[in-house]
Amino acid sequence: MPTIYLLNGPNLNLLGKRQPEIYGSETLEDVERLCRAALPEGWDLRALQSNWEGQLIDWIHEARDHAAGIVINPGAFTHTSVAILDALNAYEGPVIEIHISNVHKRESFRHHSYVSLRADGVIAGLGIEGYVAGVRRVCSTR
Ligand code: DHK
Repeated sequence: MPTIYLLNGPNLNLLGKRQPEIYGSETLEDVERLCRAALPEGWDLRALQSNWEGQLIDWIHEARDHAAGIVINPGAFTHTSVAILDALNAYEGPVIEIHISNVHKRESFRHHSYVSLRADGVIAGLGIEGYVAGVRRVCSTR
């Protein structure tokens, strides 16, 4: 069964509680529920969150053999992590990068993304709808 890896990075476990004026009031459970509802028949989702860079890298490695695509919000690692970029470069399927907020409207340090050097699509500023769009895109590109 084709499986999408939905990966969320640091602080996204607090979605719905932290800075709701920026990230909204919906939770990561809401994100997973909406993404599952968007899956075509016969697809599966593996939804994972970690505050640890190495854990995210291990899951990206796991995705090499198990994922039909990766939808990833790397949180602040977007702007700092060459290691996550390298891991994604070792993955061959579609990669969609998600940001809940419009990072380009925010501090300048959020304007650069290492992950965008690999991502096939980048979605920013659509709130949690961006994850659903990312999942739909992976399904339609297979
Ligand atoms: C989430 C974060 O935690 C920030 O570090 C990024 C991103 C933006 C988001 O909009 O989802 O800069």
